[in-house]
Amino acid sequence: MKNVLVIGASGQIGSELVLALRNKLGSNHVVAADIRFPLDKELAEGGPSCKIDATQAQEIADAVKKYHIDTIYNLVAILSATAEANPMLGWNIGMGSVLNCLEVAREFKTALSTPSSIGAFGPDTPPDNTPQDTIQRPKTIYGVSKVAGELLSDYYFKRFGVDTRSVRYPGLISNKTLPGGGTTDYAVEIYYAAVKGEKFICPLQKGTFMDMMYMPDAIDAAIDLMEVDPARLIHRNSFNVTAMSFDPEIIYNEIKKHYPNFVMEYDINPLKQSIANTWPNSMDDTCARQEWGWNPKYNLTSMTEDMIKELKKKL
Ligand code: AKB
Repeated sequence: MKNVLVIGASGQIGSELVLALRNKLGSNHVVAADIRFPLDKELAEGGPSCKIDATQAQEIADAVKKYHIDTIYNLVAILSATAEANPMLGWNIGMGSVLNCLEVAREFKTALSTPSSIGAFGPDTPPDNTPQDTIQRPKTIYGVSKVAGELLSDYYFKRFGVDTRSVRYPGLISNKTLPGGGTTDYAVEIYYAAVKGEKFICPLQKGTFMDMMYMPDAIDAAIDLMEVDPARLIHRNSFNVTAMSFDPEIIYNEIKKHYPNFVMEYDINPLKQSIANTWPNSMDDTCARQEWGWNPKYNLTSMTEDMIKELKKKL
């Protein structure tokens, strides 16, 4: 990676990935692009930036040409619950961006990473210790577009030699940029409520287990996979990666160690619950560990300590 384009730079992953890549490669080597433009101050002033609507292939191609890009991160997506409320929007944005990025990557011979998700699994997938290679029959439009993105990315690698690599992210927890419209968002919102001294209304039932990860590990995964010697890769799109698995009670009790008076009540969101019910309880990420050295640094305890410390400063 010498010159990188991050599309969707203002989002939950993008806002932190751009900063990490700029630290690593030098600020002028990382272009932050988003449809919402201008970008916020930190991204705009820290290096080059441009407006890209990822459903317009020409806009991606223009940026790749102008900045001599060799690696694209396509982080454009409508998250699961929002996409389910507006399936055509979810499909058009998810698939439009992935196809356009693949075509541009093919034409300009760049590497490309389009993250997949635990949403790429469904109710027929083994829910515990979900294998790397298994049944993928998701029941959400988000999941359908993620599986299609995985397949297309593998297709472009095999058919055209495009260097596509990606991970299946679990729920991502960060203290910087809020997610929006995801099924796993509660695991971020619960920290904000605790630090603000508010009661937390949990939209998912007790016993709803899902994989989760702290953002610094998610950023390491994004970068490490793109840097590994491709000769080591047996898989490409996409690798199971996880750092922890918990249900609402477990994260609540962990936060209560810091805020003993913190109160959580349940008010189930039927859409989010129905989506979560079809996702794995916990994935097996052995292939990522073996093929490119995936090894997360944070568990629930260390993540909770850091989230609370950082949110106290922020709020
Ligand atoms: C969502 O909940 O939609 C995302 C995801 C797991 O892909 N956070």
